[in-house]
Amino acid sequence: MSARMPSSFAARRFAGLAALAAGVPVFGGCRGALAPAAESSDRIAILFWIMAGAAAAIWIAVLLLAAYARYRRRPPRRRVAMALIVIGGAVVPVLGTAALLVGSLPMLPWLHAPHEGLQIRIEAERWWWRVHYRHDGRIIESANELRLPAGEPVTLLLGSRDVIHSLWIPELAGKLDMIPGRQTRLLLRPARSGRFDGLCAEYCGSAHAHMRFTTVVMPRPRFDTWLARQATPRAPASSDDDGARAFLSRGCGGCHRVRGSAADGRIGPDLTHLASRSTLAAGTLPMTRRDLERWIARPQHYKPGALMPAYDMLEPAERRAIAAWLLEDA
Ligand code: HEC
Ligand SMILES: [Cu+2]
Repeated sequence: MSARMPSSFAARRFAGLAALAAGVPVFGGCRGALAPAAESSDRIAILFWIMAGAAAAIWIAVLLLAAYARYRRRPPRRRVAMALIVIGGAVVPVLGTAALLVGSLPMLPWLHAPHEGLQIRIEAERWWWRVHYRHDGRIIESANELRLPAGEPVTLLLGSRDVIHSLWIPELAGKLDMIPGRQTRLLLRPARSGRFDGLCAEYCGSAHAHMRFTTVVMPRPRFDTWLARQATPRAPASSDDDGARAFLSRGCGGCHRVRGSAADGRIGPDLTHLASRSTLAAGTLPMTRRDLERWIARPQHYKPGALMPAYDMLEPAERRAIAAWLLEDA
């Protein structure tokens, strides 16, 4: 009994590893990419299925050939063997890959043609996303959430302020690098409304895994209403608002901007209408008052490496007042 244990254990482990190897790419990373919700990701998904189909056909053919070689009694004649090698080893791969190349090339012009329509600029920073919309000739800044109108072509102008990042919204488009000093363009046309997860797909340092964002695709009229609201400054705080006062006196305003207040920092995310976003710190915490208080006290505890100083020396009541003030304006 005990002598057999290791082999069955090894077999089980092997089965587990094999299941992992087969399952992870299909059900993990690609789940979003294979449920496309935009024209560009549609094409990528189709290409994936064609490639996967071709690979499966080749795999089965090779297995059949291997089985045939194993069980046939006499060795094949030289000329037959030679023909097999030339056809199977050269002609079929060359024709197959050429066909796949010819089939995929027509997708490139669509992905790279200039689109008119909405342009949104996204700057990646360690480890969050600065988002710029245009509204009435002005730039409206937001962060960590992207909103798009459904059914319209959009150009995302991508850049980075520090290291190379990569923007990936699996359900909407392929990934694209964000390179310091350069602008890359990602074209997409979301087909339907919904929420789609996005993430940084290029290792960029300690908080890379916490560099996520949400894309909200909504009907055009609702998008317009949302953008017009984002463009407004927040209502001025009355002079006796503890939260507003603490936000300024504790130096938050040196890094953060809240339009409509004296806070005009540009180092961290713009916090105007913070409550309209669904998460805090690029997908790290949900947007609730409790979580905001926790974030202010110990950012590195929730997001190791985050480039915001901890404010655990403040009285809890002061953090609560700041959080309440930030969230009262959606
Ligand atoms: C030295 C600059 C700096 C100071 C000072 C600072 N922050 Fe930050 N803050 C940042 C940076 C950088 C981030 C982005 C962190 C990340 O997500 O990786 C951030 C993120 C945030 C977020 C999350 C924003 C979002 O879009 O999800 C909130 C809220 C916030 N800070 C509030 C505050 C408050 C309140 C104070 C004062 C008590 C403060 N910050 C002081 C730099 C600063
Ligand atoms: Cu990154």
